[in-house]
Amino acid sequence: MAHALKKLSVQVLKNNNVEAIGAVAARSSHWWGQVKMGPPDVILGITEAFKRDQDPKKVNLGVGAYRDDEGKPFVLPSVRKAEEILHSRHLNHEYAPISGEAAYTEAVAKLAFGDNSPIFSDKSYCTVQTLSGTGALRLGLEFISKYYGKDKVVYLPDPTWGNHPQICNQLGIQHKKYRYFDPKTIGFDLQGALEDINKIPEGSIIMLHACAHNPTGVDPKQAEWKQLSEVVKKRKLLPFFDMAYQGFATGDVDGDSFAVRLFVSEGHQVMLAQSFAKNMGLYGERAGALSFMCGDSQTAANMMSQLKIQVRTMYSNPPLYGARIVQEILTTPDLRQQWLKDVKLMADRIITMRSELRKGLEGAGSKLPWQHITDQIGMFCFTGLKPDQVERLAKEFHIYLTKDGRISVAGLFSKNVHYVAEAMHKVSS
Ligand code: PGU
Repeated sequence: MAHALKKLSVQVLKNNNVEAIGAVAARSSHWWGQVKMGPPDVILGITEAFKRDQDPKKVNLGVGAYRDDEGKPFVLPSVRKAEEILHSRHLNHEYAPISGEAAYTEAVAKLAFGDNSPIFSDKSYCTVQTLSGTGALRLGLEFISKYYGKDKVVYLPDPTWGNHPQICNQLGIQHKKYRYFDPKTIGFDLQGALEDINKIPEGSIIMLHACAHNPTGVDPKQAEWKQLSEVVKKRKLLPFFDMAYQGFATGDVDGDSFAVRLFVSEGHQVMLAQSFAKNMGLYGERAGALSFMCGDSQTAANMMSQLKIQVRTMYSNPPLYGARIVQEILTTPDLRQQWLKDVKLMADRIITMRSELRKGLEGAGSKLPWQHITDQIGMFCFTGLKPDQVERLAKEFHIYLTKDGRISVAGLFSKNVHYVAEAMHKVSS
């Protein structure tokens, strides 16, 4: 007994010593001293600043996350119902297949490309589940860099979602811009886009927002998409669509996939990143997908095998919970009907907030033109506010938005929209 006690105390002493030595070593930063402090994220960093603000009037118009008319996070009724059904099944928690459940990937591809697309009979496409939209973009761009090295350039709309260039930077992929937004008309710069795309070297990649462009809220019209498709084809570019807002532009999920379906029907070998963060409110569940038009079924099978190797070495296989909800909703007719209503409800509330904000600004006596607030579509409004005005909104009014003047209209609700309108008028007059 005494011997055992002695042995134990020697052990404790040894452990303490080990810890003490460890602490000294950690302070010397031998391995990581060269790591510099990085900047906070331009969008998610705003949520951090908002959370630190203690003022009861504070408003978060930074992140694109839908809120109900009480300003609360919204769990869609269709999602609640799907959760109940899944819960009642007492499912297990085994690993998902590397590329996600086949029923999930088929359902999400059909949602994007349309049930009747010939790609489903000739199997000339492949789809893998990804960690939401960001994971799809990352996997897709990595696939490009794996097969084409670093010499391919990705052309991004100017402006675009800040994570597009960041993902390219992380992968060492070059990126350039093509004109998209015209600050003079506060609309889509069709001529500028066509001119720039016409000069893109053949064989490059072009990133396109499928609908509800972030951050401008400005989309090409259907006839303009046709012109874009022609020039993209002429330059032999690879179109990579980012569809993070299907349903948010018009409230109609089929209408919002017009551009994607047009490009597929015109023979483009489209790549597509899909996200269910916004249109199902599954932000934290990370349900998304990456699809490729592969040309034929053999190429599709080859590509799928390589994508699986890529996934396997990154995160092995995707999370189940969000994907199960998406699959349940898309494949159960009455749940799907409910979901389409839910999407419409969110899109309509955003439209109402757009007109309330505009009315509020005009009612406050602003002489500036604000029509673009109601002209733009989707979750965001590109207000035209300058960085110093954005800073004043945060400092003086506790209203947070991105430095480029983008507001997430979904963060407005009946009780704060007039306060925001007054504040916007004060900083812009
Ligand atoms: N693509 C675009 C154009 C987006 O706006 C977003 C989200 C994504 C992809 C990716 O969304 P996932 O959540 O990975 O599916 N943008 C929002 C959310 C915050 C952020 O930056 O991630 C935004 O506020 O811009």
